Amino acid sequence: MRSVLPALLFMATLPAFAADDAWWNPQWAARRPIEIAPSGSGESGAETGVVEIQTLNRAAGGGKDVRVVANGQPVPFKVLYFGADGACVVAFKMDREARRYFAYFGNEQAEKPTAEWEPERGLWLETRGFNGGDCQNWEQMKDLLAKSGPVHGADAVKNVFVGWDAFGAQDRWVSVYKGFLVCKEEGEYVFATSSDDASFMFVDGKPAAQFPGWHGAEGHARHTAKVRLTGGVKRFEYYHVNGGGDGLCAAYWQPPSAKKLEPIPADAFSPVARGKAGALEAKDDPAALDLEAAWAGEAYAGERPLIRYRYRLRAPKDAKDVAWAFGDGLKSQGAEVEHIFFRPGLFDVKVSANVNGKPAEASAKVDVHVDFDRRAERQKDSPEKYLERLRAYAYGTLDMASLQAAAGTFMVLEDPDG
Ligand SMILES: [Ca+2]
Repeated sequence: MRSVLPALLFMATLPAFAADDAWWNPQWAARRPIEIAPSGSGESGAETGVVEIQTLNRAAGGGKDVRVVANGQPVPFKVLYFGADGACVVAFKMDREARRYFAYFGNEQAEKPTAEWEPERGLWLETRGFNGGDCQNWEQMKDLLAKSGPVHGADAVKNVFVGWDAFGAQDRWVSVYKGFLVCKEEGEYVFATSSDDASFMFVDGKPAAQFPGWHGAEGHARHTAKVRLTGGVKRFEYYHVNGGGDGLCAAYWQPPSAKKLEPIPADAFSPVARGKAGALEAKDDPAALDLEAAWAGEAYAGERPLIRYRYRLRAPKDAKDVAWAFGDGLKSQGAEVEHIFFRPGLFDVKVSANVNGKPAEASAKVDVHVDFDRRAERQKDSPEKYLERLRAYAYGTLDMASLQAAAGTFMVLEDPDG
């Protein structure tokens, strides 16, 4: 039960909230609200938020027009990653008080902001392609990092403990971790690394543990370093390369009063608030369609992946006659549908609907890929279950690359013994 006093306070603040929701700048055509609450942590560094927003096909090149706005004012932010599919990962500075935040985009004329802001909390990972170089020492590794690219993805992460490229289905990649390690005690810390291939760790700018060269993973206790630290939040950096085959990186520590080495836990890094992007709002178009596409499952015909994606029309709620074209030549109908792809790739999806008696359309790019994020624990679907749905496809309209993949898939599925 709400008492009278908070209700009055709520009413008193209502006009202010309504004003915050006013469109910030008419030159920007689109926005999404960000559902996010400050972490409430008293650690040093500004409250830092992170959110992924899908800009559909509405953002300008590379996300140069993306802005984060609260109280009608842009807030310091950084575009960490802008994908070919229009997905944009943004870190931004938050108030300690709860605020309404919006991510704006859709302004071709906008310039990339000149003011640089970097996250002040958390642990951040960027992975990139490996383009050659050596890693027998830090000098070589620096050159290797300088020529790595392109960026596969970037986001806040829990800790350094992963056996694949978190943002791509790659065998050759570089990992760059930067963040803020909360060292509660003063004294001698032991840091350790295990990796396949090289890794280099720095804490408070000091070399903390390294395992240079091309090699498989070994017990973490072999590659350790002792670092004396005063208590407080310290800068943490960790660089890793996998030149091919299996890859892994793991960072360990033993604080002064701890009995043994352990993987540096997630709560050793200062906290970041993670937000969720709300439905698209278009300035001059209340009937703007918003869509969501997500990996839903995968099966394998031999080595060939069959990748299942789910498509949903998020807004407006009263849209009717929703129809999809998936970009591989195939179509479907319904507000929420699934589609199985014969191959990974960047597909142009189109959705159309009837909104209050008027036709509406939207398009987006969907980066269809196997689920590399959860590679270790992924549950594969049974390919036999896909077969019935695949047989119902209209192959006359399927694109050539998918058709070729389909032929190979059916050869395996319909005659598994070859
Ligand atoms: Ca390797």
